[in-house]
Amino acid sequence: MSMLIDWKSREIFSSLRVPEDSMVILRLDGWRFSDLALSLGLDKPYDRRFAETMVRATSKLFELGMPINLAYTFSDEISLLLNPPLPWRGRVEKMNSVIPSLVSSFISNELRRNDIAFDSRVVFITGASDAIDYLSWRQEEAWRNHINSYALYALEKEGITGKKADEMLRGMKSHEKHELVFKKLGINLAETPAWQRRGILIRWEEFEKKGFDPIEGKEVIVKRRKIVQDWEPPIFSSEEGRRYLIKALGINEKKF
Ligand SMILES: Nc1nc2c(ncn2[C@@H]2O[C@H](COP(=O)(O)OP(=O)(O)O)[C@@H](O)[C@H]2O)c(=O)[nH]1
Ligand SMILES: [Mg+2]
Repeated sequence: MSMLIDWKSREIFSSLRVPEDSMVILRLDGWRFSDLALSLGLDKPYDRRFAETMVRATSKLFELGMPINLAYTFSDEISLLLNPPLPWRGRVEKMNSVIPSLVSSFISNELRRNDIAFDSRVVFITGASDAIDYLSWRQEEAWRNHINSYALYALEKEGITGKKADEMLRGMKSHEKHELVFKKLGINLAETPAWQRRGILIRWEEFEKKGFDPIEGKEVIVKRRKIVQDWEPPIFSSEEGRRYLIKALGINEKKF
């Protein structure tokens, strides 16, 4: 009998929480998705149907009632902006396990694979301005990823792969990668589909709907919200991008 220890007290991380009245970002990243992309034979460097799967998995979290204000995805990562009051009263272990499990489960089902996993981390933010800054940072990463993915693909067409290709890329400046892609693939990296360059944003949108008030016995306009996918978001660090994000964030403004 091993009842000498109070085992509950050994769950030493269970009390780790973010104050539940704060906003928080959760970033999920696919586990070994380079291998997965290969074995699934995903289109290179970008697979539209895979991106759609990522977007559907993200939308599912909104539909399940997670308090998500907006989400941003590119490649195999998803950032979720969670609103207060945080689920599980902000418990880090819960947020970092249940949410990536839901995404994994959904994608696993869609791709008919049983080896899908996502890691998850909490990013602490102090308000809407941090959220905009964070999203700009991820969008810059999406842009770098876009240049590198196309450049790798161009090298692969030349028969250069693996470590050798990585090494060559590391030694190249951004404009050299652009030139390589243009020369080898005939693609201008400023003219690829916007979602590949800027990522995809999933958010709420308010709309007005005619309803009927049975007590007053008349038609009324009611506000509803729906989930929308933005495959052509603006550049978040631009003035237009800032305005766009502030508006998207504002739908749940009362909660900040
Ligand atoms: N072919 C293809 N691969 C993709 C696509 N989206 C993501 N990937 C792969 O997923 C990887 C994600 O990067 P990272 O998280 O660093 O790699 P991981 O550690 O293997 O998950 C990329 O390097 C690509 O290999 C896509 O649309 N098409
Ligand atoms: Mg990954």
